[in-house]
Amino acid sequence: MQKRTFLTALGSLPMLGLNPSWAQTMAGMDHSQHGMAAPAGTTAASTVLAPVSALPTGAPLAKLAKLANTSTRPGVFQATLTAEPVNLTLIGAGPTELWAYNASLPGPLIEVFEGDTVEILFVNRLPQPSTIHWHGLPVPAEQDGNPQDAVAPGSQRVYKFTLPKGCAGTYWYHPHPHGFTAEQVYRGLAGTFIVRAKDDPLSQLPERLLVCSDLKLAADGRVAPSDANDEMDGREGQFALVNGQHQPLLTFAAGGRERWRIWNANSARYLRLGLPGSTLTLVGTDGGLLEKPVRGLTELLLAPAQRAEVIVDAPGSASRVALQAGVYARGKMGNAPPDQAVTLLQVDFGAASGQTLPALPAKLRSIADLGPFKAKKRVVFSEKMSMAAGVHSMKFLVNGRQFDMARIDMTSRAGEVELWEIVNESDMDHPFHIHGTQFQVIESELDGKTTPAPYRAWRDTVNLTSGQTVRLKMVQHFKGPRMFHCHILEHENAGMMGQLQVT
Ligand SMILES: [Cu+2]
Repeated sequence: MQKRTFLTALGSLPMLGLNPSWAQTMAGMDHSQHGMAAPAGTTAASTVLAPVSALPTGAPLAKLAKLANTSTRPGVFQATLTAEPVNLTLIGAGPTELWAYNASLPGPLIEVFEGDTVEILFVNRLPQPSTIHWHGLPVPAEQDGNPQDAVAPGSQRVYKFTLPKGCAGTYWYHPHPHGFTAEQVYRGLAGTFIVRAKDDPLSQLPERLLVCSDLKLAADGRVAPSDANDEMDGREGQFALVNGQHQPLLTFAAGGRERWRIWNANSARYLRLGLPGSTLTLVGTDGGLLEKPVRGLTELLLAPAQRAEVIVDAPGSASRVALQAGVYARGKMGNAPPDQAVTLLQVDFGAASGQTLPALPAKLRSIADLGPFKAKKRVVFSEKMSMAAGVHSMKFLVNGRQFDMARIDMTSRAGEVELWEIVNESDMDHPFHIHGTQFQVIESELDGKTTPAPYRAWRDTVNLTSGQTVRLKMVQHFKGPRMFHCHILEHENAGMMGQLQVT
């Protein structure tokens, strides 16, 4: 191992907040355990899992590792992201092979300004093909990590794009290769990406970055393979992590007000967020700030892949409160155990400062209505029982079909406003996501009742409950193929994905 790599890994380890007796070595070349050539959707018999107590809790919340800019040119962000296996001893019972970007879990934060040009050299040292998808960002199709543009094991490529004015927001990056996305993400490959605006009206507030992911470990320390329930409902590990740590401790700012950016980077876990004793003020969604703050939220649902910016004010007296993900019924099938509320982290609110906090700006920015639409699209999510080869499984479909990389499902014209109607005809919730642009939800419909969107917002992911229809408007600005899919990664892997050709 190169010394530099080792030190990077070492630097990232405290973020795991795990066993102090860890040891770290590069993964060996025996890849038999993760089945390099295994077809997508392969399931294992149920594995004995490590107990939740196996990972210690209560370490101070770690700051995210940042990806250093190696460019000296103004307005250019240049760096290397290397995806490779890292072996850690997390639970003492045996080594855990994670796959990570630059040996960091989560992957290092990329932080740039609107107008910057980003050049990332991606080096693939995984035993599988991979790509980097820039989730939510307005980047050209050929730079967006499409499954067609796979980077083979042992090879590399450069992703290059320039971020336009107005796209400041909370994004992330993760692999998107055909058939391997779910495994690569659950083994640790996902990182954060913040685009900042020079005129951010909330820039004076202290920021807290909270990346929610999960980890499913077998009793012997290995990352557990997905079982039949995981393939059907989406995989949820027994450890709900924040910034790679198990239930860390967040010590709240003395000033009494913080801006939290929260990522749901889980494969399938829904985050019904609540902070007992406090209300949340929503100020931003996937694609950046709202027009004005939405106050008084007692809970906030983040489906997989969604992000939010919230303002948290300290309560009137000192207290320790858990940030929780409450039970959310999303129509799980099979024989998954009943869901329970999960503690994500503990928040330590200090004594009251006695000061009255200043009012938040009444207006954060303007979001123009996209205006009249020129074309319409309809996307129907459905599921179907399958008994193929005598094995009982579930097929997840878009407009009645499974994903085919060689098939274009729809075409759009660059620059034209479209109305998309997304329909969930299945029994389970599915988060809809499309690449390359942000959309505006107009309304949703359930049981014949139509509800307009309560406020205008830029999003790239929207959840659909069973039987629900969501109507949204969007414009694609770049030509080329774009994926749209369910962001429960096991469903995407099972074919709940389609392809839009923008001409
Ligand atoms: Cu789904």
